[in-house]
Amino acid sequence: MKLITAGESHGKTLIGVIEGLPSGVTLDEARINARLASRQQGYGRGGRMKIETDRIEVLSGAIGGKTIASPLAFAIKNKDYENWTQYMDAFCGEVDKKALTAVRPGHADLSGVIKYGFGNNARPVLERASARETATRVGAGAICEQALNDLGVTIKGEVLCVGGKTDEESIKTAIDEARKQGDTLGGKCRITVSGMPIGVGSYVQYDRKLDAILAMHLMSVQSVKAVEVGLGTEFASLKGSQSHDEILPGGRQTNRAGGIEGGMSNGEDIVLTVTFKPIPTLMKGLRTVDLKTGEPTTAASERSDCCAVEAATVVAECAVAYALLDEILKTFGGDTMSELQTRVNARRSSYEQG
Ligand code: EPS
Repeated sequence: MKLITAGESHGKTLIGVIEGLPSGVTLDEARINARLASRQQGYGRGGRMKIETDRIEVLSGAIGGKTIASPLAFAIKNKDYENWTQYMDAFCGEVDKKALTAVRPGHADLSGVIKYGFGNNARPVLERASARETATRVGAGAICEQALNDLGVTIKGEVLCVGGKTDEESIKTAIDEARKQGDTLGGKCRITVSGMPIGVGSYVQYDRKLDAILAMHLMSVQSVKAVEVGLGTEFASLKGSQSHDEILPGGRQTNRAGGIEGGMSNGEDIVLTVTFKPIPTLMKGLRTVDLKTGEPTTAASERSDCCAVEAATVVAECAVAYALLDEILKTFGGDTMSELQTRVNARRSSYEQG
C-alpha cells in the first residue's frame, strides 16, 4: 500500500489517500470517527481540541461500506480554518500577518525555514510539521485496524508513563504542575499486537524486516524519539541466556523478543515501547534567536498542548495498524479481503496443525 497525507494545521482540510487496499474491506464510519475522537482526548490537550470534531469524509474508493480496491481518498475538515482563511487561503492568504519569527527549539521551525527558503517566517513550516497531521494517520490506521480485526489481529495501546510518573493521579498532578509552569511533558506507551500470523516481514533484505518497518512508521509520528521491541534497551545489560525465548514442545514461556525474530513475526504478541519527547511549544518559551532581528529572544508560544501522550498512543496504534496491514499484504497478497483471509488462515493452519 501507499499512504499519502496532505494538509496544514490551519488549512482548509486534511487529506489522506491510501492506494493498494484490497476490495471488500469493511468501512465502518462510526468506528473510524470513534478513533478520531479518541485521538482528540487525553489529559493535557490544548484549546484546539475544543474547536474541532474530527470526522472522516470518504471521497473515493468505497461503495456501500466496502472498499472497491481503487485509491481510497478521505478528508478530515479543519473547523479552525474559518478563523484562518485570511492567512491560509491558497490564493490570497497573507501568511506574513501570522509570521512566526522566534523559532522554537525542538520544532521543525529553524531547519524548515532554511531548507525551503521561507526567509524569516516559520509559519509555512509549522503548519505542516504540526501534529495535526496525525489525524490523517489515525483515519488511515482506523481503516486498516478493521481489516486486521477481520484477519484475527488486534492492537492495544496503553500509556506507561508521563513525565516519569506511572499512576493516573500522579500523571494528572504532573501535567497540572507543568501547565502552571508553562512547560510540557512527554512519556512512553506500550503497543501490543495479538494474533499475528507467523512469518510477516522477512530476514532476506534489510528493508523487509518487520521491526525496522514498524520503527519507521512509529518514528515518523511527531515527537517520537525512541522505539523499542520486546525488552528493547534492557537487552544491553542481559546475558544471552536471559535474553532469548526458549522453544518448548508446548510453545514459549517468555516473550522477551517482543514477537519479532529475524525481522519476522514469530506468532507471539508484538510488543513495542514508544517514547515521546515533551512538545516543543512551551508557554514559557525557551531561549532562541529571532529570525527577523537576529537578536536573542524567547521562543514563540502559540496555543498548544501541554501533554499529548494519550493522544499520541492512539496515533501509535494506528501507525502500527497501517504498517502491519501493509506487511501482511506484502507477505500473503490477495486482491480481495476474502482471498487474504484464506491465505492468512492457510498459513496459520500450516503450523497450528503441527
Ligand atoms: C493538534 C493541533 C494543533 C496543536 C497540536 C496538535 O492545533 P493548534 O496549533 O491550532 O493548537 O494543538 O500540535 C502541536 C502540538 C504541534 O506541535 O504542532 C492536533 O490536532 O492534534
